[in-house]
Amino acid sequence: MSRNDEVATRLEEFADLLEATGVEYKPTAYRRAAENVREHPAPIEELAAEGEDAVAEIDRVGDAIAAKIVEYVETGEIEELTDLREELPVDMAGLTAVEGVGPKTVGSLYDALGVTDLDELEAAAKAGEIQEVSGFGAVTEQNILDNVPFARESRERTRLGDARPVADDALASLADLDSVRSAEVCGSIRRWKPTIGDVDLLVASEERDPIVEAFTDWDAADATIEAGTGKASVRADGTRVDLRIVDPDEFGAALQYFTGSRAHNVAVRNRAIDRDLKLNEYGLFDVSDVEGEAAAGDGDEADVEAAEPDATRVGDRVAGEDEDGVYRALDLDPIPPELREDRGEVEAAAEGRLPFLVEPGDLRGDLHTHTDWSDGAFSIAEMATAADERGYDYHVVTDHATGPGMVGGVGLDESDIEEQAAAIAEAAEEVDIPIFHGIEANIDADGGLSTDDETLAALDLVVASPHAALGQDREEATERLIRAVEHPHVDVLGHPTGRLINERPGLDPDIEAIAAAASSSGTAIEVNANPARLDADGEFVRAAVEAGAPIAVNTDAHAPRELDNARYGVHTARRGWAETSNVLNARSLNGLRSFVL
Ligand code: DGT
Ligand code: CA
Ligand code: CA
Ligand code: ZN
Repeated sequence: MSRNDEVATRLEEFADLLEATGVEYKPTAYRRAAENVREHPAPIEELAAEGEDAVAEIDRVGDAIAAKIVEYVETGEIEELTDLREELPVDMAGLTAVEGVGPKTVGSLYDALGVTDLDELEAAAKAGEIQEVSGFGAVTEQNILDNVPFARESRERTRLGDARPVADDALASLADLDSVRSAEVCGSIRRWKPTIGDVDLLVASEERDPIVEAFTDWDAADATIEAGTGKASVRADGTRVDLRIVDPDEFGAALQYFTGSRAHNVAVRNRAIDRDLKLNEYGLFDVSDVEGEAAAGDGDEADVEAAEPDATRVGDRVAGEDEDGVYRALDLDPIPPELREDRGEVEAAAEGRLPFLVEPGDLRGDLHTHTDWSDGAFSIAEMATAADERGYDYHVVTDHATGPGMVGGVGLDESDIEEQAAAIAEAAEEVDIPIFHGIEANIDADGGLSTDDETLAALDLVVASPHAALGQDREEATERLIRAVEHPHVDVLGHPTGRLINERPGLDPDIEAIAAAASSSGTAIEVNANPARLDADGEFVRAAVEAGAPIAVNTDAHAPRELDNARYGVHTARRGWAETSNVLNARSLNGLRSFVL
């Protein structure tokens, strides 16, 4: 976490606590300031060192907030915040994870009932105490009760977008050590799962203790959970990070083993057994001449773990130094980590029909981005320039149209859209890549769009997304999304379920039915690369790929740096077996033109 992120998080916590105590307006000011501190290119500690005036130069940061920022950077705390925490000793993040519960609700329920955490919230709801509190009713109470389990579950797993930067940072600091030969992330992060339980890192080295020591001293490590010989665990940014150190000649086997998934490993290990081979975290061994239990290798984990390490290095080593070699020695093409979920990848690898997965470098442009015409913070030219700087061949602006789910006059109506066309043409003169004029239209609860057909017809590209009525049942959701997909002007179905990972589950439509409709109407299904969304997910992508519907990997960027989230979308598409040829925005400029026309 950069210092800017850290300061922003404190300001947001302050805003939540202020709001919970009934303060008006100020919380909004603190949240806006937090956002700008987070986005600010200069390190906040350097500005703070120059003084309050330098900090107050940041957009939306006034003198009072600047003083608090300097106080925090200098002393490590904000006195007023510390006082508020004492006044309101609640698990704010846990409680507000419940859909429909905001800081104000937290404040009211603490005052009335002394609720401080999820367990107490659930107990109070079950006992019917919440509906007795003024301002609350039976419906609210029932909603809380319904939403607590999802909130609880979501507290246990970290979003990929939060964990991956931590893993990358740890990896970089380990790779810097002299004695480290190779270093890789493994586990669910390497498979790019949308949420992860913990971060797993693997290092190849002849040394042990100095690496463990460097790891527990790593800047971002807040606490050491355990430190042993050849392994250690720390807590960083709220997430557990596990490190294992192995000998270089065993690195490939260990990488294969610790990448998982468990189900994939079982399938691969069974294939080894069929060939009189034994696969474990130390290597792949030929055990055809070995008698007895050590050779059994029946995939029984308890046995493998209970055995002495040396007893597991039995027979002749066939592979283990590099991971591809392990797969090849089993007559398999090397299987990309994103596919390792035991969903047919082992059979495909055996038969030489693994997909040619899309890669981050394949993207030629982003088809879903925002500007300051709606809720983005940057101009059309700034966003398009940022796209150009990332090597893209084209850029598509899709600001929000008005409609359900758009609050506070954020969306563009028909006349705004017409006006924006002229602004796009103007910006296009300043930028070296073509800018297309699109829109993110709202899919209403019935599947209709809230922008008129004539306006949609005049645009280069239409992304249609659901933003409201996300609690619909499966049948309603399916009909709704199919209708949107079949709309003659819709090119891309944006973030199809509307889920926010760890915040709200979103729609749960029949993905096969939507994929089939998208395929026959020639509409792309978006993988929204915002790490809070990753929507469509891998399973949905796979249904689309199998149905022959195109995929669009879009960032939905509201600021230039959010264009860099594209990698999360690409790896999510890979989890859905998407090939480069399946991806609409991997097509050339002409390819895109002929698709949208
Ligand atoms: P997570 O952390 O819950 O998101 O999921 P993973 O897949 O990262 O699981 P984790 O951290 O428990 O272990 C990392 C990998 O190591 C896992 O995918 C497979 C492998 N592994 C760990 N323990 C075992 C085990 O007891 N048996 C087998 N077969 N594999 C294991
Ligand atoms: Ca893990
Ligand atoms: Ca682990
Ligand atoms: Zn949207």
